Amino acid sequence: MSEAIHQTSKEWQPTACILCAENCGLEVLVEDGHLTKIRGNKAHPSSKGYVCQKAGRLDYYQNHGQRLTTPLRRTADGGFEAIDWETAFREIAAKLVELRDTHGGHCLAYYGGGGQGNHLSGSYSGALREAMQTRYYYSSLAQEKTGDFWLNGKLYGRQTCHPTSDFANAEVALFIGTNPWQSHGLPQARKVLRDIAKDPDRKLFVIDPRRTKTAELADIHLPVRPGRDAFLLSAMIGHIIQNDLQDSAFMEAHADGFDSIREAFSGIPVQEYSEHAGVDFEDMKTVAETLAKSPAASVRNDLGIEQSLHSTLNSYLVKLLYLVCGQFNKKGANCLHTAFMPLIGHSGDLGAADTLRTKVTGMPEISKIFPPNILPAEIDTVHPDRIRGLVVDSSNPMVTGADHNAYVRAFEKLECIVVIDVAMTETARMAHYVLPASSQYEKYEATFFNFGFPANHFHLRHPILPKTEGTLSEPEIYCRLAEAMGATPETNRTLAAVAQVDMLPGAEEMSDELKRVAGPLFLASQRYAQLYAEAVQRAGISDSGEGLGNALFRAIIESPEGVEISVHEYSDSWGFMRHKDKKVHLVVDEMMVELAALGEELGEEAASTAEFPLFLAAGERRSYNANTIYRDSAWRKDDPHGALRISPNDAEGLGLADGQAAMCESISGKIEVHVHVTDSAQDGFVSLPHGYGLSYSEIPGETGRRHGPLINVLTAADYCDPLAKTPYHKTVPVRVYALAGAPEAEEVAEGTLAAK
Ligand SMILES: Nc1nc2c(c(=O)[nH]1)N[C@H]1C(S)=C(S)[C@@H](COP(=O)(O)OP(=O)(O)OC[C@H]3O[C@@H](n4cnc5c(=O)[nH]c(N)nc54)[C@H](O)[C@@H]3O)O[C@H]1N2
Ligand SMILES: Nc1nc2c(c(=O)[nH]1)N[C@H]1C(S)=C(S)[C@@H](COP(=O)(O)OP(=O)(O)OC[C@H]3O[C@@H](n4cnc5c(=O)[nH]c(N)nc54)[C@H](O)[C@@H]3O)O[C@H]1N2
Ligand code: SF4
Ligand SMILES: [Mo]
Repeated sequence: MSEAIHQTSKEWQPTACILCAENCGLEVLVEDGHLTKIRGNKAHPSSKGYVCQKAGRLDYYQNHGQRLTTPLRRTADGGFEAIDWETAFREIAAKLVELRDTHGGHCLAYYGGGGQGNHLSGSYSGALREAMQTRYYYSSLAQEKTGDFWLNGKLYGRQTCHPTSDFANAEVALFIGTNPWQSHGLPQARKVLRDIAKDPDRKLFVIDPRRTKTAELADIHLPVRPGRDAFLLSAMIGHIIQNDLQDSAFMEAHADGFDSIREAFSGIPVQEYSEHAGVDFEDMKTVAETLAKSPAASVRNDLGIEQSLHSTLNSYLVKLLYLVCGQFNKKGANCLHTAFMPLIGHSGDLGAADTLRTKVTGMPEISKIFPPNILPAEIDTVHPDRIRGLVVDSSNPMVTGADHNAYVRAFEKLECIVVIDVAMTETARMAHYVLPASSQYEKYEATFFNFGFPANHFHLRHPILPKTEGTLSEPEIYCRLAEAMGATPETNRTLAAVAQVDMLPGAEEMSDELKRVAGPLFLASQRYAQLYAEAVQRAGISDSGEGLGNALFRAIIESPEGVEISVHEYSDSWGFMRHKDKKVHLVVDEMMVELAALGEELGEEAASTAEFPLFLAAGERRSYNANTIYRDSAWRKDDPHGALRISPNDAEGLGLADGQAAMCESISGKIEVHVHVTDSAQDGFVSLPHGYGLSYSEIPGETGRRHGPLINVLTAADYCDPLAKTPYHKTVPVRVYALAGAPEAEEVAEGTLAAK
């Protein structure tokens, strides 16, 4: 396992794309430190050679003017000066220890834990979080999926029970509030969608207010009115139950509480709800009935219902929908799966005495993480237990958190912010210390987004380029920072795991760099092999007993293209249920209350008002956005402005023409946008892309110009799900007006960052 990593190599190097949760396997040629040729890797266990158009541009991630190459310290005049690593570790450690010892560990918080391609840092940050004595872990996942995780805990027994979908084998595929043609969310998404669309025996259904590319492929597109999915989904379940179309044998064998569900849904005014949701009644019935009668149907939802009105209730209704149809834990349906490195934990009941809560807003943890929506309020207050120090890793909340200006105000109040990133980001510009990480092509990395079932895989990527001078990998950064705070292997569990590396099988052949990341992988291999021995053996990993864990570990570290780690039987997924009776517990009290209250909204106009008459989906996935991972906007081949999509009727009514500049204004702020008139947009519903609004300059140290809309100027922290605090980004009430003749613009809210 020698490590000859060169700036230039004539060999194709196996690695992965880091732009979305699929992490498709790649092969790359490197020349002079550039990723010059990129293609899909057929040897990758899940992507099998598939890539989308975004991966080919990855050199824009590896090489650009804003890569960080030295630790930085804020200066009195608001600029930055370079410092060496020793100084950085010493000063940061002293500051964190001082805050911890003066106010208690709860005045410190951690934000991040990995973007779309880097999760090893999440494990190693444990060393620092333990030294900080904080359990306040803020994560982007808690602005999308925690409502869903909480429901998994109720229905399946633990918040770590996670169902995946089996579209490759599904006869019916239903996508709700997601556009996998662009966002993926399943392996080889476009291929799978095309396969289903062109097979007359299979059906593709889409629920989305916009006629997306996925919706265009669909047999039936239900163009729901934004924010009204709870009505549509209730109507679908109501129609199924009122016509006795549920899978009664499944209910009898695998579920608890169906009588209460029947009672709750037998009174739903199906036609009225369906019409309120804005969809054709006959189409709604066809979709519901097809789902109920199909031998194999999979359902997938994403941000369109999670970041929309009734977020957690929507997720509950989606689960009930496939459960009453018996589309669970069988071939072609939604199935629980295994996790090699679990992404989240399990937290107790929201109201339980031993559930950790935040000190200022009292938010209980869900799945051991906290929502970005409450963070500014936890900082920007005179409360004695407020957050005073923050470490941010591989996240850019200044751009991606709800209410940008609240974030600016809050971060300005922090006594210590440390940002660990590969690039000078908007968040890094707010920091007291910025620590430069080696890129994901310069170090060992992995993601924990392995949701495959029945086959699952893991991909430990090897470095394909030498480290950029001045950078370190996160495992090293976290261990050294924890040590500088006085932690030792005797007092710190992560440091203890790292110290044991000499006991790893084959340790003598490993480089120091590999040894550093191997500890957690070794422990995970042992655990996984013990839990799922037969499935691991079925994946071709041969040994038994303790040897199987060692063999799995060796397979992982010796497969730089990724490796299949388990092949299960479909029936095994019942074994992943965590309720003692192995049944789905259908009734979730909090949701039954919200469901019962839904009818009160009937007849109400949408939450948008005369003042803000349109609903904005703030954060659409398009061909050329990828969260905030690419900083240089030159990577984009189209949509340079990140245009506002608006229907022809709305545009005409507002006197807006295609290509025109306009103002988009919400209760929180306003931003300038470019109008794109398209009949794919529903009347009353406009959208802006996610991941724009980054400032970029070719010249290191300069901020440069902002490209495209900084959408989170328009969003608000308290416009969110009451339970999980997931923001309603897809249904932001706004008004849009032509710039010429516009009301006199006051201070344009997005000016704040430029002043930095
Ligand atoms: N190209 C690209 N792909 C990505 C990303 C990226 O930045 N760029 N980001 C990745 C990440 S982090 C995530 S979480 C996923 C998200 O993936 P998705 O959730 O699929 O992406 P979005 O485009 O945000 O939202 C999906 C759809 O929700 C619809 N929608 C809006 N409002 C409503 C509503 O009220 N009801 C319903 N039913 N639908 C509604 C929108 O019209 C949109 O088509 O994408 C991942 N993939
Ligand atoms: N209005 C609105 N807001 C949204 C959304 C929306 O749809 N609408 N979507 C939300 C969703 S679903 C998500 S997931 C979030 C995403 O938002 P964030 O969690 O902020 O994540 P990214 O934008 O992916 O930022 C990744 C950061 O990691 C850095 N990075 C890349 N590689 C490395 C590495 O190897 N090491 C380190 N240390 N850093 C690295 C990148 O430079 C970048 O700064 O945005 C959310 N915000
Ligand atoms: S962005 Fe495209 S190529 Fe990259 S991981 Fe996602 S689907 Fe694969
Ligand atoms: Mo996300």
